[in-house]
Amino acid sequence: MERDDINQESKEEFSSAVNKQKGRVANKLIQNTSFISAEQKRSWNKDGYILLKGFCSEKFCDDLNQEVIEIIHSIIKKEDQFSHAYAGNGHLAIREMKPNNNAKNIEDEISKLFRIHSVGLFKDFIFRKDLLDILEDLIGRNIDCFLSQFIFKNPGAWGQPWHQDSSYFPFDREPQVGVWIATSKATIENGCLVVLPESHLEPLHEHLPDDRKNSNYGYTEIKDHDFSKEIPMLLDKGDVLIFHSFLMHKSYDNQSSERRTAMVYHFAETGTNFGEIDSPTNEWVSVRGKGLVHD
Ligand SMILES: O=C(O)CCC(=O)C(=O)O
Repeated sequence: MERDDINQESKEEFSSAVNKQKGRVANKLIQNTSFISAEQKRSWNKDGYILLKGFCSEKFCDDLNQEVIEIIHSIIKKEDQFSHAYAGNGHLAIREMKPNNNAKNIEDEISKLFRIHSVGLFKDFIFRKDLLDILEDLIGRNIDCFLSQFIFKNPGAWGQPWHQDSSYFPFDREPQVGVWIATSKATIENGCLVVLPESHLEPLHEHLPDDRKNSNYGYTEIKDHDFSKEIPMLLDKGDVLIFHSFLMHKSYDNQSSERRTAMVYHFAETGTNFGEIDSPTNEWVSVRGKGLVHD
């Protein structure tokens, strides 16, 4: 498939599927908590996120950054034909639509690697007790991890436009919870995440196709909202942002010469119904509670 084959028409088809769920609401505030602090509860209910400074060590982040490159090299070989997506060993790698003229290795051209929460350090993280305690207060006692993606955000890559993650999750309940680990420092220049506090109390908005030339397939954009109160999340390596799946967020373009990296997971209540056809990027793994064989 050539770059231009993923055209406006297929982007519009994707965003029309997303918009079937427009208007859904998830403004359920959490009440009874056992593990999180009063300040974390306030931040979740009022702003839609909780920031955990230094939750992961720098060494852990370096090891994740290394492990992800090993996975990429194991599924994409030099002799492979050009493709926008590569699947192997249960993982799915997506190439940036925007060409990187300075690319030396395949990882310099990859935007995301999906489905990695069943292996190695990526798996270890989702069973961390201190993480699951927080998630239990937000989701309940029975928790699945259903989505994982490592985001490369190489120099020159576009940021992802304003969106609500729930637009990608046509499920029977909400919210889902995103866990975004800064595996490199995240700055304004290198494309940090940007959030709109309190927007998790909004219904699901219309998501239109991202119109920028060479924007990545699957990028959609909310245009019918005031984003003037946006807050850039300037994070150090190892900081973790936990956020509500209705929270509006985006990321800036990477205008620096360094790669900005992040590991992102999504968690949901065990038993969440995803309808007849699940997304090929999803893989439901029980991490706490009744779904676990070895709890
Ligand atoms: O890390 C980024 O650049 C964007 C991530 C994002 O928007 C998401 O995880 O939903």
